[in-house]
Amino acid sequence: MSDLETIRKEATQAVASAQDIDALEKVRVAYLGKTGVITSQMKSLGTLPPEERKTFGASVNVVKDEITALIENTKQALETAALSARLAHEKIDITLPVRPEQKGSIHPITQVMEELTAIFGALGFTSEEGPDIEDDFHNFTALNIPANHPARQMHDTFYIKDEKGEGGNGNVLRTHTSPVQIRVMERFVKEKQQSPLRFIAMGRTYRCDSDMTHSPMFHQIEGLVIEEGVTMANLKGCLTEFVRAFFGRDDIPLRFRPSFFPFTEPSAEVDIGCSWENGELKIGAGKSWLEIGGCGMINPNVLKNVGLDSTKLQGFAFGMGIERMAMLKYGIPDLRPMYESDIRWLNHYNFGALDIPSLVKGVAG
Ligand code: 2NL
Repeated sequence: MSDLETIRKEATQAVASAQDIDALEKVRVAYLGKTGVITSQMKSLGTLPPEERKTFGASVNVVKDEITALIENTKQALETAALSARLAHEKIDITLPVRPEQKGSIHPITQVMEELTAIFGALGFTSEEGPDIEDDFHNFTALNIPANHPARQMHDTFYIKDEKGEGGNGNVLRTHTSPVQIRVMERFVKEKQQSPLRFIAMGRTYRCDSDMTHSPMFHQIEGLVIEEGVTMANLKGCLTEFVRAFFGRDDIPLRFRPSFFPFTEPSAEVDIGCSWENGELKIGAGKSWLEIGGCGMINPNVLKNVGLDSTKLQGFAFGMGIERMAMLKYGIPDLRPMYESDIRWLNHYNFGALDIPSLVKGVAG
């Protein structure tokens, strides 16, 4: 048997015994690589006498082409086999049921805040925000609540400690949203803006108080208007319009009860008419009253504290608890589940992301 025939047989056997792509590649290198068996046969051509060169060269080429083709075919077969093995091993059962999906919904507090934004927006109010951590001036002093004033104790303030856990620099978690309004009035003065100033401030507020009906974190909305010639009558009209749009009915009477806040003078508490039918609360003209918030004409001291001329400008302000408004409107009996993140409670109210408040229709131009 010629050398070439031996090489051909051996190569064929080597290819046949290659179990995977790596082994096959080793065979390829051994025969067809730079120093491979076939390659050295080609190189030896130069040492042959010219008359033998042509026939031997042709024979080497035949064997080379045969082995090349054999390796290529085997390679494809091995790849196909490897892929089939993988597919068989990695197959997934698409008939398995999917994991149960938990669908969230809009929180009633968020829903009510969107409604408040829409209604007061229609009444000409913009919406402002401010920091949750406030300094003593913006949370108290500017609001006509000086140091040692009893109103400070009434606020059950959370004081922020310094890094050493000591006294701190007097910063507090805001006890109401009024400091936002102080900041907006300061900006109004600094930027020499023209009245009217008409906006709401909504957000989280904090008081060190926790029981069945109080959470240490809760939400407030406050509104403030500074406009030449506004009076208590405008305040009453504004809140009446708001209440009727919010609850979606126009037979709701409002009652303004004289009260006291350091930042307003005169001050009033706001009640809305209601009745109790078989133990169920119904908003609207009836025998009873429900308090929903407080209001008043801005105390001239507050205007002075932010640098406004209290002899020329006046305005009104009001405040309400957002949780309370949500509970009254949507019949939520208990405050506490509001903060428990229980998706079953959330889905019970089932507010969709696109539940655009429709009550705005009721608001006059
Ligand atoms: C309530 C009562 C009220 C205000 C908030 C206010 C803010 C500034 C100046 C004057 Cl900057 N007043 N806000 C006025 C009266 C009542 O809230 O019962 N809130 C839940």
